Amino acid sequence: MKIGIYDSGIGGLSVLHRALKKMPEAEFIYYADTKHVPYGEKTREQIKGYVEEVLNFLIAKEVDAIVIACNTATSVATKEFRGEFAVPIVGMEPAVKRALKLYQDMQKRILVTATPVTIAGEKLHNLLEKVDTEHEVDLAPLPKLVRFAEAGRFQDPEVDKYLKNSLQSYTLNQYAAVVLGCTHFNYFKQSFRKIFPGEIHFVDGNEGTLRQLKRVLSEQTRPGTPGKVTYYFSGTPADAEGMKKIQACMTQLDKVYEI
Ligand code: DGN
Repeated sequence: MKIGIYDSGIGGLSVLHRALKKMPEAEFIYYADTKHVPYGEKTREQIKGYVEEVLNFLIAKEVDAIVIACNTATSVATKEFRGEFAVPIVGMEPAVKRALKLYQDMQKRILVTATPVTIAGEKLHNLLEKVDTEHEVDLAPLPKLVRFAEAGRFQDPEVDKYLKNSLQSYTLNQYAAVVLGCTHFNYFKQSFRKIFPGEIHFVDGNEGTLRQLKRVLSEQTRPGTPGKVTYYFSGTPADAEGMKKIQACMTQLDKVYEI
């Protein structure tokens, strides 16, 4: 089977990283829309246009399913496009449900971090209304982390400083867990850890998305080459420079998924 995984940039590599472990039988096409990253700084209409273009590209590559490995794009566009295409489309969702399930009885709160578009989006607020009945969840938009990630600045004093400043109005020792509601944020677990006093747990939506992907895949998928990944940057095959960047991301993901 062939799966398309798509993000505005390198964030979705964290989903691919998990998928390569959980679905070793699958072949993947990874699409980074590097021409338009970061989506968090674009209008909703622009994002919808990008999503449509990429979905059409991946369908033409004969994928059996597509993962929109971007919370921002999912928040804006998935509902509209689901059912419009010949293959199943799975999106991301900040893993609030999972965080509450795992850490609710610790008598502490949950902090959801994401891009401003995801934090302000109706999709997240509808979810919170359903699952956060005790009002235990706080929201923190972190607009600059996507740019830090795209620049490969995963462990950088500037990131530590940025997080510290952005979260200074939050009482950090009241949180049991941080929801990483943007796939780019996975790269920064070391920096988040430095900011929170005491033990902090991280919850991302990657495993949930992959579970959903397995659910929607039909039995009749075409055979692919297991473990093969082909990378595209806004429709152009990745060159040697791009592959080096991807390798650096995968190395960082190996580290942060051990944390
Ligand atoms: N990785 C995207 C997300 O999960 O929201 C970030 C989108 C962007 O480009 N801002």
